[in-house]
Amino acid sequence: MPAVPTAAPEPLDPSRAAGVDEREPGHRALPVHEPAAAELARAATRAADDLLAPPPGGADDLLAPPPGGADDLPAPPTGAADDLPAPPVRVRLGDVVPAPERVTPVPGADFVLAPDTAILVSGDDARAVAGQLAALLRPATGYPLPVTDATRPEPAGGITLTLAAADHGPEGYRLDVTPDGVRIEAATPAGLFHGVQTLRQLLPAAIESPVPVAAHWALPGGSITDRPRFPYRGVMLDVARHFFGVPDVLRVIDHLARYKLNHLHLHLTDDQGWRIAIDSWPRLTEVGGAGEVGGGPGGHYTRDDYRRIVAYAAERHVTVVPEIDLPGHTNAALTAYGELAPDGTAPPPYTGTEVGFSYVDPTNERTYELVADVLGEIAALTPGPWLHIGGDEAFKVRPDAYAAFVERTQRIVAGTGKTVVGWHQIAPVAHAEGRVLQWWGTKGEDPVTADAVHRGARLVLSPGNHAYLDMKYAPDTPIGHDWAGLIDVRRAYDWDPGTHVVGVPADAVLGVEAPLWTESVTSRAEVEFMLFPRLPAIAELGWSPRARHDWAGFRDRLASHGPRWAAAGMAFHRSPEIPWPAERPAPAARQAAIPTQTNHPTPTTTHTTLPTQTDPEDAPAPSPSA
Ligand code: TNX
Repeated sequence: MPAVPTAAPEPLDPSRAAGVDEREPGHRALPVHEPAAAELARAATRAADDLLAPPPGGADDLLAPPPGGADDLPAPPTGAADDLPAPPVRVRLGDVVPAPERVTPVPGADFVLAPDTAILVSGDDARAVAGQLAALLRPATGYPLPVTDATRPEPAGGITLTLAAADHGPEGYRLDVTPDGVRIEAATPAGLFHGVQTLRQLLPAAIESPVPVAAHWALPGGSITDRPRFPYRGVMLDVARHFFGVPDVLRVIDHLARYKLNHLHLHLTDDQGWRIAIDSWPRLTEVGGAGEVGGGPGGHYTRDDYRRIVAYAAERHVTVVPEIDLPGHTNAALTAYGELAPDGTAPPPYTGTEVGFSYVDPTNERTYELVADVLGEIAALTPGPWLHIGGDEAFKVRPDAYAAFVERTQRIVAGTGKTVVGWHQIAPVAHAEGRVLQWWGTKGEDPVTADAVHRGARLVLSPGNHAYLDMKYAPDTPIGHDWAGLIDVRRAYDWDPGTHVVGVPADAVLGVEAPLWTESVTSRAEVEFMLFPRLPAIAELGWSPRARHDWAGFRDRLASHGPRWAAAGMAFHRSPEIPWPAERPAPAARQAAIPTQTNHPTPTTTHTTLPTQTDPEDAPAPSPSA
């Protein structure tokens, strides 16, 4: 592929940047790097090797899928569950991440999933969640798990999902495990869905296997009642610096769902690329979408791609928050429509990693036509309530012009019927009804933001030095930045969103979000490596009550998730802070994990396509009778 020349931005005026940029002195643009995919693939393979014992035939066998593919794997057991080998690691009822509000174990009251277990629903709206539960459990168990109506109040031997008027809140649930069955009750499908994610974590790690394995599918007995601390729990994916296709985004949505996160913020535009098709301004993607950091081909979402993403997210109770970054971070837009540049001339495409040099002309009326058209089209495609307008690092726009631009843009958003979100740089401007500031500071003292909160704004917290998942874990992390410091798992976990910003009360905090900027992140494996294990840490801060935050407990609960990620074929950082289990899964589970473990990215290309990059929706349907 032809390399796109890297345009040199004008250097920033440091005295100006100092007052606005939160970054610590010494921050520099990342050098355009060689892909770290190879290194990550090796790390992931090592992690898998450590977590999964070598088979009797020697380590080489780990790398080869079974001769006939998955079909050659052992058929699931058909006999009584009691005949199965004992599980290598016993899941405890309290091992869930994020930690549930209340857990009451009942020793000896385990429920064991059997070949004839059925999923019973009461309430039509529960049926979709029941189908999702069946789809999660069928591949590894190989059981048919039919979904049927619960005609009896307490059917024996089944998993019952019930929508009830009980007070679980809009996302809470109650889960009861007894030897006779499992019951999840919630007031909403979202609550049931979160309960299903808990149920999933209570089964042995081998439940994540994409192919049938023999295991003792026991769930520990007892009860859990649970509900989130904050209504907004999110992850941001920057698809502008490097473009990630629809299947990658759907897979990230699956990761959010596992950990009860309910917002996916897509950073859709930046200097290096415009990633969402706009009918009324087609050159935004035709010209502005054709590049990325390092000179790769870039790409964009068609309107149908975007619809597919929001629909897939909605099925998983995840709201998409689209961001169009304005007035800065707009070089890609200006390559397409040079008339909006302050000097009226289109700049060259940009493939570097500097920030703060570009902006649309805030004194040009045509700029507001673009803003209204773009935000109008995106609002019409987006079912969720939010439109994120960026607002960060517009270093070259004078403060009065910046304020006028943001205020006018806030009004345009209100006109679309959506609620405006912006990076906290928009704090000083006039309040707009319901507006939300996304705070990415690194020092909890921020009087300008606290003042905006007193004028009515709410905050989503993404502290740069705790929640920025593009920061390195450690000095030797192969990809990532360090301008906000190193963020190991403990640092991601050890802060309290309720008290983090001085003068901002907990009830003004809408929630938390972990942004993943992708200047150095080029592949799905690299995305997963940066997300795991820090994403579950942020998820716990967003979901679990303050009283349940406890690093030692979190670390221990999280440890049992390593084998789950390995079985699901996910890359992750095998952080030395986490006591990953030494026990080995049962032999069949090991074998089942092999096909995905061989599918980590190959080392040689900048934009690695994983052989496993199947769309989660296109994945072959599990065959219940396999
Ligand atoms: C700051 S945080 C940015 C992004 C960069 C990121 C890298 C924010 C609103 N802007 O443009 O990608 O740092 O860590």
